[in-house]
Amino acid sequence: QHKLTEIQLKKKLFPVSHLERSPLFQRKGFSLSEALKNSKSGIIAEHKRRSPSKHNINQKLYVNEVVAGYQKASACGSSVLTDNSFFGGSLEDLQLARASVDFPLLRKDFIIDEYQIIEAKASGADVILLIAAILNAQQVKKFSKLANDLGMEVLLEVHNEEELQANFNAEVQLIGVNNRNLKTFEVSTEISKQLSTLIPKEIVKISESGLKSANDIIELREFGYRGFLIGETFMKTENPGKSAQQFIE
Ligand code: IGP
Repeated sequence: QHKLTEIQLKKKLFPVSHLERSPLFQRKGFSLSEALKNSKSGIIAEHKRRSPSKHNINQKLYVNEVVAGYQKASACGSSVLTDNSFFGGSLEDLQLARASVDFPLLRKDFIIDEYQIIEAKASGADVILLIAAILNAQQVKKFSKLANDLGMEVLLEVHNEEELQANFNAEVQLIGVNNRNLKTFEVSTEISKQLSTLIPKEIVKISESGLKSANDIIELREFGYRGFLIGETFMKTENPGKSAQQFIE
């Protein structure tokens, strides 16, 4: 069972000085917010093998094939799960993805420590996810500043009004409304619609999870959303890139 209270920092595998010397650490990142502003599709396509609510989404494809397919389909960027215990991902997945595409990559994980932000940069991420439900406002601020200092953007994930009001700060470039309640797994795009008016206009709004059809996107666009984070709908097919392509067309 997926319990947010059990999230712990995994081992700090390498000294920070080592991560800082990695070639990826020096690279200039891509801007996801700019990519979304300039995109017609707004699709951020995710690599996800399994999840707490679904044990086998797609375990057999290599991450490099999947994300290359997404780029070919003209997605704006990809999200790569690096959490191992709940999602079966790893930092190596992110590194392999980085070597295969040249568009924005999001490290999708439960970030609770600055060390993970340095790891993200050293593994080729352009954006980190900060989940309001597992952080306090001080952490969100400190983590956002570090990410920005390292040349990465921040996607702040919220699921209700309190999380949004408490954690919003100037160092957040993107706000994601998760249609899936992380505690109950219930999914509904109503939450994206409800919160849309409360998000400042200059921030790029992303609707996350449970999106299944072009119709979902058309509807959410009316509420000001520019980005759409989609995992399962693509990953459960044999050719996620092709599915993304059909979706975008
Ligand atoms: C993708 P879906 O329903 O299209 O596979 O959802 C993405 O939004 C979801 O994986 C996600 C997630 C998260 C995973 C959103 N926020 C936080 C782990 C942690």
